[in-house]
Amino acid sequence: MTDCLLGTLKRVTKAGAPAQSGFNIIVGDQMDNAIKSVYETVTARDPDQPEFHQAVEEVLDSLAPVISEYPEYIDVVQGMVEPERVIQFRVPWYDDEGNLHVNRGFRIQFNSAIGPYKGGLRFHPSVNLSILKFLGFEQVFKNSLTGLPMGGGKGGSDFNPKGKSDSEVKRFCQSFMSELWRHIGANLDVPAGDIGVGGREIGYLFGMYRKIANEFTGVLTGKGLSYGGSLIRPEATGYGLVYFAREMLATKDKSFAGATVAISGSGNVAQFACEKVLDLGGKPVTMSDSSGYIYDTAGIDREKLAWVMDLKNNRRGRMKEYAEHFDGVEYTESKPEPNHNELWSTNVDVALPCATQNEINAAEAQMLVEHGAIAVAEGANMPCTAEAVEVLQENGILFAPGKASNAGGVATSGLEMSQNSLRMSWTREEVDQKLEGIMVNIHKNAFETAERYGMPGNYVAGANIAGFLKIAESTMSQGIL
Ligand code: NDP
Ligand code: 2IT
Repeated sequence: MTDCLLGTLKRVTKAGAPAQSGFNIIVGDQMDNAIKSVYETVTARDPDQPEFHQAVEEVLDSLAPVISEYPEYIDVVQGMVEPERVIQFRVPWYDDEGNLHVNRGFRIQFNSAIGPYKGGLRFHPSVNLSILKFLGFEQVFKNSLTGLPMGGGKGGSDFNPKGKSDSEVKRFCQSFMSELWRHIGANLDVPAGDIGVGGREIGYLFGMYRKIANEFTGVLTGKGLSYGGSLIRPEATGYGLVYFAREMLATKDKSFAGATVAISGSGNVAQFACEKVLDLGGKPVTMSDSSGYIYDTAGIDREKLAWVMDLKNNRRGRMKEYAEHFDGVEYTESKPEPNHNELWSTNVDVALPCATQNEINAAEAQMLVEHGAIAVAEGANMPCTAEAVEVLQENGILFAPGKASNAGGVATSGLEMSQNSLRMSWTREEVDQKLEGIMVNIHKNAFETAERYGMPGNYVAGANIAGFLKIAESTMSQGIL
């Protein structure tokens, strides 16, 4: 048990509910102990899963007032921290020189209380059960927040697509799907992309599924437009992030117009976050990859962004080349410490971390505070450590947790599923309008829920509680299974 979880319980017990919230907080020792015991069971069962512990702790930290209101929901919490099913399998494949490689494949089917399992596949050497369980757990709440009928799941492999030829990636994807196919289905579990899995990989995966299963269904999302994909799905996470951040800024009468913006990453989420920031009149000044970051004081304009998209999506190059290609750009290599660099020490109004988990620690959050940031919205999943979030919130910085602010990707995957079921496709404008509506709703829901539970402005608590309530109601109605 860490100080953070205990801290909130104490705060809730001490402060109680504000008079206007209309319910009584009855957190006592018994309730504290019940929540703590859930956390202790999780850490004792899987002591080697720190990222999963981090994600669980953050949610439990928010739930005390809900459990006080509905004590019976503690049973739901106890069940929710254990995935419904964990699948692990062998993925053998041959490289171009004829050497055999054996990777690990996974699918975590976390929770199907409100719909089929839904969530991305990540191909990255760091993938393990801890990372995928944290991502699957987050996905359950995120999908609930979208308002669409999707349960939560996540999967992937420790395969590293970097430096592999197209044929190697294809052989890997085919081998991966030759096992995964029996565990997924349009009404059962619908994977999509995540780090290292984009349009190319989804194409190879879908082709193999179609061949083995002998059916053409919407079993994956993020598909190409020619075979059942949705317009705006590639843009959706980045666009949705900026729609959410726009709503959050508006609560303080601020906007993206004229705002300087730090973005990390240069993949799918980062690219389209950058595009939408430009649409709203902001000035993005940084982007990164795992080797380092660029700082372009003149701003990353549309022409430069198109160059980055070509670099990353077609030529599969490194951000260092940006600094070599454009004048007046600083390039700084990453710190030896994984995931970290000095990117967060630039003078910006808004920070959008869009690379990976735990890329902003407490010291980096402090740098953002000192450099005048007014808002941080997570495009990646859990890019801020618990301590970083505390620093941001204590300093009055608007903070949006990924499960709310990056939900646009999966929401548009949900729209892709609907179009596949209807056997039709909506226009770009129709999908973008629905995406924007969903993001505005998620913001409103998280904002109002935080207020109702006596934590105004705390989007972490608001998102966790709002996401949880829907799952809890469904789980109770169906009998706890
Ligand atoms: P991509 O693979 O397209 O891009 C990932 C980017 O992050 C690359 O620039 C990559 O650099 C960088 N990166 C990855 N791992 C690390 C690391 N360990 N340290 C430093 N940089 C790293 O992935 P996405 O853009 O799709 O995903 C980015 C984040 O957004 C992830 O957290 C993902 O879970 C989350 N997300 C994605 C959604 C989607 O729809 N795609 C939806 C919601 C959230 P390099 O090339 O050097 O590895
Ligand atoms: O983290 C995420 O929400 C994703 N990678 C997208 C999942 C999806 O099913 O579209």
